[in-house]
Amino acid sequence: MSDKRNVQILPPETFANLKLTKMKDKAVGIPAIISSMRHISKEMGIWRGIKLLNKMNQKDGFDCPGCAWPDPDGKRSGLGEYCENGAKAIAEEATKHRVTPEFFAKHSVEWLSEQTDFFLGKAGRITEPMYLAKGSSHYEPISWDDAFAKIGEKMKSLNSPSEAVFYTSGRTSNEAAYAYQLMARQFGTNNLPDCSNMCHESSGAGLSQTVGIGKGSVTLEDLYESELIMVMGQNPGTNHPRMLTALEKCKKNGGKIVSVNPIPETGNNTFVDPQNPLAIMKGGTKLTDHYLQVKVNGDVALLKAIMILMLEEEDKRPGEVFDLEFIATLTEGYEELVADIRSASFEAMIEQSGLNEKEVREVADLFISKKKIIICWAMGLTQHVNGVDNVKEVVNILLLKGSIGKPGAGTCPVRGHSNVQGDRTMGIWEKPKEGFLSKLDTRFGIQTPREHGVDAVESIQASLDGKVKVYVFMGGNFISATPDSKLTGEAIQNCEMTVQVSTKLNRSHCVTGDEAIILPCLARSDKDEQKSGLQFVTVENSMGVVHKSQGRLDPPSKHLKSEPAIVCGMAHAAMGSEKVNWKEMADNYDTIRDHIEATIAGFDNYNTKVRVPKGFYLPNGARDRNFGTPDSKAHFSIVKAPNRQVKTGHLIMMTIRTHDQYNTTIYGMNDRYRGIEGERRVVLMNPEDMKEQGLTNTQVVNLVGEFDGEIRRSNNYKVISYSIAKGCCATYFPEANVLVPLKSVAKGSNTPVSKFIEIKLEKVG
Ligand SMILES: Nc1nc2c(c(=O)[nH]1)N[C@H]1C(S)=C(S)[C@@H](COP(=O)(O)OP(=O)(O)OC[C@H]3O[C@@H](n4cnc5c(=O)[nH]c(N)nc54)[C@H](O)[C@@H]3O)O[C@H]1N2
Ligand SMILES: Nc1nc2c(c(=O)[nH]1)N[C@H]1C(S)=C(S)[C@@H](COP(=O)(O)OP(=O)(O)OC[C@H]3O[C@@H](n4cnc5c(=O)[nH]c(N)nc54)[C@H](O)[C@@H]3O)O[C@H]1N2
Ligand code: SF4
Ligand SMILES: [Mo]
Repeated sequence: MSDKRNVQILPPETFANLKLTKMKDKAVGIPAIISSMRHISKEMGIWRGIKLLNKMNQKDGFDCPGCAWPDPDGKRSGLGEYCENGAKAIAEEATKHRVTPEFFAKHSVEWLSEQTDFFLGKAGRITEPMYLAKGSSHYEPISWDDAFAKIGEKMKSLNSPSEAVFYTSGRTSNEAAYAYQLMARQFGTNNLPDCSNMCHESSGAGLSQTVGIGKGSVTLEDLYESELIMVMGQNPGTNHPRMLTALEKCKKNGGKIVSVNPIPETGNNTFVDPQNPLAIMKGGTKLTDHYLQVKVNGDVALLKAIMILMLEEEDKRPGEVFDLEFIATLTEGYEELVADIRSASFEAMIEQSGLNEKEVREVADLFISKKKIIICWAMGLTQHVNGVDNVKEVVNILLLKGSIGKPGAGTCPVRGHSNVQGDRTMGIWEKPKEGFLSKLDTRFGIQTPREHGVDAVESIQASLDGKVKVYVFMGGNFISATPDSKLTGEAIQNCEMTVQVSTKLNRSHCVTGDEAIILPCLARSDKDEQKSGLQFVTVENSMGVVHKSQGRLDPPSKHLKSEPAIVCGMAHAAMGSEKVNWKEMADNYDTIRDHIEATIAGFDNYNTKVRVPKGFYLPNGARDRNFGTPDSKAHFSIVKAPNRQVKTGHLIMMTIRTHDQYNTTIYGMNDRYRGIEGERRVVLMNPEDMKEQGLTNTQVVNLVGEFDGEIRRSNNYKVISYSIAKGCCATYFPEANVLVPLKSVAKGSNTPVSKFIEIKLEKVG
């Protein structure tokens, strides 16, 4: 390691300036408008900001770069179709601040690595391609041609294509993603890890094995007309704010809402629609009817307890609780599931869930009486050792009710990054299907590899083992987003070359391979002009709607290229344009869409259909009860309640997002809804646990992780007394990622277990 740069892999462990206020009991409303405008005016100027926001999520505008929540199919609000976090995302992206060659000349990578993620992100948009030579301490400007040539030469020099890895973060457009996977596969590897590996991979695995499609089955309309929506392991008020509008519509139509979460998140509580003056005056709509403060990872136990009560009632009134006709004609494995439910102990399930019997019975009554049920979930279910099982148990309960593939009912994994679902549809996956690969081979006259590639966690291990020489990152912030930060840092530093296609600076530009290249790209809101004229891109939201997105702003620098143009540039340099006409694709994205149409199902007449303003729905078998499993049936699964215990005195820690960040991009230092301001190094604890451990509010502790006999540490956190299930605590991602063991992964999806980390606290001073 001696010739490596002396960069800091971890963010500084120093405190900022903690201020505690009360946890908020209402979400959105006027404070959200004020917060949005503060970010907009600080980053981009108020008028420029408002003008741009008026185009966001409109049919002729651009897609919000925030989350993957869908826009209404019908009329869009003239007052704006965005939320506080959409506004923050755009403020961050369309900022006036710039990271120029002069900035890089002034600051060494070592110095930059000592700064916080907040500082790095706030530095601004990167304006020119930059090159960090082997042994050098500073990035220097490089021309696009030279950058592409260096990457092409490096790729050609490898002993095997599998020495290259191509990561994707989920903001990448369909067109860029398609070109990118094609480049990797023409080159000869399926090494295409993505952020989804760390996110909803467990949903993809659980859903495809049971209902034959790795995506959710509901539409926005279904949420409006559902009788019962259960929100599990998700914090929509912060991470999918416009979901609150859909939940409110459901309530107004008479639906009930249950929230299952170790923390009573504000957004799950009361929603004040900022566009409705009456709602503001009245104080908003109470969304959650039943809040279940489940223990971390107590979800299967809860679902089993509910199913036990449902079965008891079904035994008394056959056919009135379960949808027996649906079960008989369209499912497999019902008898086995019933036997499994009968063998489970109600008391044990209640105990493991951390809940009391009365509250579970109340919720079970809803599952017994309602017929149109939706379950929504996110990282609280997927980022567990049994993440895939969590999803399968969700499917079990929905299948018992026939609540899949009918209006007002179904599965709703709420996706994260704004085009993460589209990227998968485009083939960003390390385990591609044979049918897709053979279509690529026929279309382009190439021979794509059949051997599976590495996912995110496997790629880190492969780099540690010296098997990866080149790592290309299509967006994202791999160093900060992945588990076991120190190991990941070592892994990346083991590479000969790292290439980042980025809009903004982050830790991954500081912790690099021997040589590093930054290729600065246009963002969603930027105008994209190519040889054939103004271009647009397309994206797919959480509910499978593909639509157009066209940026409006003059790009922050004339030296930027679009993501598709960058991919085509790299690919041409590495492989030439004989088989795949990369130049033509970069010049006119219609040609990329023609290739997509020819090789991926559901994209017939793509170029025509996507020009219709609201876009189009992709086929979804589960939605039509046409299950894509080998026997065309939906499958019940036998799932065990995990009952994972930690040592006495230890805590189960979950890593979560604040209200002021987008993954590793830190918008600000506040977590407004939770009443925590000015500080990110905090650990939220149950007051009883604090008492048992002799801790007082704001006391400083170090977090010591224990996994498989290995110890990991993260220093300097302030303890905060909080309403959280006993025995559990919470810290913020990404500061605490150093404590997530690389080997602690979900069975069947290999997703890092970011929500169940065994730790003990060590008092400081
Ligand atoms: N503003 C903003 N929006 C975002 C993001 C962002 O960072 N900022 N990130 C985007 C991305 S990529 C994603 S994937 C999504 C993430 O969206 P979420 O999944 O909502 O994000 P997390 O903060 O990880 O929150 C997980 C929630 O699950 C709860 N939880 C944790 N463990 C358990 C458990 O065992 N059981 C149950 N029932 N609950 C549990 C936590 O208390 C928390 O409320 O949001 C997307 N949208
Ligand atoms: N402990 C813990 N770890 C987690 C999670 C957790 O809950 N807990 N969540 C996981 C999840 S759900 C996810 S999705 C991953 C996220 O992992 P990533 O997707 O890798 O991380 P982000 O922070 O979203 O990436 C931010 C960077 O993307 C770049 N960027 C922004 N916009 C664009 C664009 O338009 N184009 C390009 N090319 N680049 C752009 C900017 O440089 C920015 O710094 O993290 C995972 N890690
Ligand atoms: S809900 Fe998500 S997609 Fe919609 S405006 Fe907010 S951040 Fe953007
Ligand atoms: Mo995510």
